[in-house]
Amino acid sequence: MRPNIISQTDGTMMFIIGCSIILLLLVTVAMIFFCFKYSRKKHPVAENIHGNTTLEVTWTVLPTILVMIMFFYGYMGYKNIRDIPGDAYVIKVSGQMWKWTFDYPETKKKSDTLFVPVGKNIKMEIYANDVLHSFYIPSMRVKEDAVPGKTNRLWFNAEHEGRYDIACAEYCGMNHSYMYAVLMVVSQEKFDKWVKEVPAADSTKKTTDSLNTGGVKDSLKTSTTPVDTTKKTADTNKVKQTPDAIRKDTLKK
Ligand SMILES: [Cu+2]
Repeated sequence: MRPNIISQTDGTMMFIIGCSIILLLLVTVAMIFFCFKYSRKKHPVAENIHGNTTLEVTWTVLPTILVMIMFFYGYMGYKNIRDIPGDAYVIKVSGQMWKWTFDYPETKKKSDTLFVPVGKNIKMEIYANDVLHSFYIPSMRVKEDAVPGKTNRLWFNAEHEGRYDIACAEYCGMNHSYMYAVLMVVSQEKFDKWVKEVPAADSTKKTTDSLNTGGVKDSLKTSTTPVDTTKKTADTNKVKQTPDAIRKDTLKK
């Protein structure tokens, strides 16, 4: 079984941070030690030091091995992220100023919230309807640009049920910083129920309207439709701070 992107990315990160901390300590300790050992009081006259082959070979070979190990971990992680499992469940995501729309090709369902079953490989096909965006799920350690006219892909496997943030990580205009969506990781049973919940034709129409016109006004209209159940599960504070609410405020001004 292939490693999960989350643990693999975190492992590589911890390895690099660990090496950095050890090196920082070594350099700092050596620096302080030399400050005392070669202080002016003890060594009033400076001495020139000539080559030391053993030392030079050591400080060339050891760091080279170290960075090659870092590269190896990084490359294995990159390969895993790029090599999308063939059995992954496909969900399409479209970025537009300033919201994400998720499209489930198997059931023709559309949603403002990304629902996925726990422990299943999910493949995202990423589109942009207007400008560059970047589809980013920090807790899944995946990020990929959404480019108009191009389909990008990523995959992830959520190991635990819960509610996670999805952000836009590419500056895409005035309300970029409010371009958040919600990832809900639920059990397979709940997911199967949810994905069939809203009549397909109904939900498709609402989102397609907003996709075709693309304007902020239309996306506001869409936001009031009960496309998903997230709003019920989100706490009150979060609901007050939804991008749509902020967008409305901005428009009034
Ligand atoms: Cu964006």
